[in-house]
Amino acid sequence: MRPVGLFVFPLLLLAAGAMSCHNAGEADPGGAAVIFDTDMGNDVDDALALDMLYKYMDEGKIDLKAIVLNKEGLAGPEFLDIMGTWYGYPDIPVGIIRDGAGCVADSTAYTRRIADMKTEDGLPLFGRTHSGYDACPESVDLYRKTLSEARDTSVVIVSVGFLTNLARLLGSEADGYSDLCGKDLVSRKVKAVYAMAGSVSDTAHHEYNVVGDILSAQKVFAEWPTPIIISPFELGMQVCYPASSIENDFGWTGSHPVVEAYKLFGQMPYDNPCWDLTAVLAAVENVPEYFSVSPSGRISVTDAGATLFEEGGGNRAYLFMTPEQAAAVKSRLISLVTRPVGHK
Ligand SMILES: [Ca+2]
Repeated sequence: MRPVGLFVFPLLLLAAGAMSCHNAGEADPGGAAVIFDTDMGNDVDDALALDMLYKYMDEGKIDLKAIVLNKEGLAGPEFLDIMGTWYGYPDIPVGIIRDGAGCVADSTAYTRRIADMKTEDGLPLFGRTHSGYDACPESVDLYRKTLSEARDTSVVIVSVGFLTNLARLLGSEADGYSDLCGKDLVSRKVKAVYAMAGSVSDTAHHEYNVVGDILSAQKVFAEWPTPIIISPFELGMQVCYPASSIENDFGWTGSHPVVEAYKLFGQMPYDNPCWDLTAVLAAVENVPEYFSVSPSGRISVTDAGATLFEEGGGNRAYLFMTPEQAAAVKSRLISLVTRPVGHK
């Protein structure tokens, strides 16, 4: 990997790194607009990443406009309802995907099991606000609605799963929400995408979020008009969330959906890599203390699912970390995730 070099700080500003910075430091009222695109259910890092977004909401740093699923099934939206209800943000719109490539119909890793948890009295352990999850809008429709209502060049997308929704958005036609086709709507409204995707240092590693829908990944990296900054597989591997924190740092509350999900997802004690958490952290707090950013360039995806970075001629970049940065990131992630929720 290349050293940091002098390109880092211009890229941070031009590629919408620091979300507090637009128009020479003017802050977005209510926080910067974010859309979270997740395959919630097959790894617990999505749940931890969403916890972080709610904490940033508590701080007023972001305005989480929508959560869109890129994984099929109804356990996902039900789990998102449980999360939103628990954290005090029950009305953030949720989109679901139908006919998603590479998706399984449901998840038994933790989303369904959290939804099925009961109290000693046989009541649901976690509350819900909504029902009838199959009536949620299609993710692409929610993207188009949300983007059409946003200020120009204001929306940051955090993508931590398959790239199916983003590819469909690019290919979408004008509709009742906007006269713009998908690519033009993205070009006008989206500031940048932060994506947990790919592997840069090991091109023989075909990363899960890419191989789950290779055609969509190829389309997005080739055609997406605004910057994409990836948090590659190897970066998430550098920081693991400690089981000791899950076991010891949540005495401030009773049943906690993310803590319970973590305990269900793997055999405790285990330290889970922070793939999706680093993408969220970079989208909101992309500072040199935490991350280094490659020079800008192009990313292509092979038919087998390898991600190839080529410097120059594009607006793609990847994140990397020194051991010192990884230690700082780990400390920051633990402090955010363990921080009590405002209303608890
Ligand atoms: Ca994920």
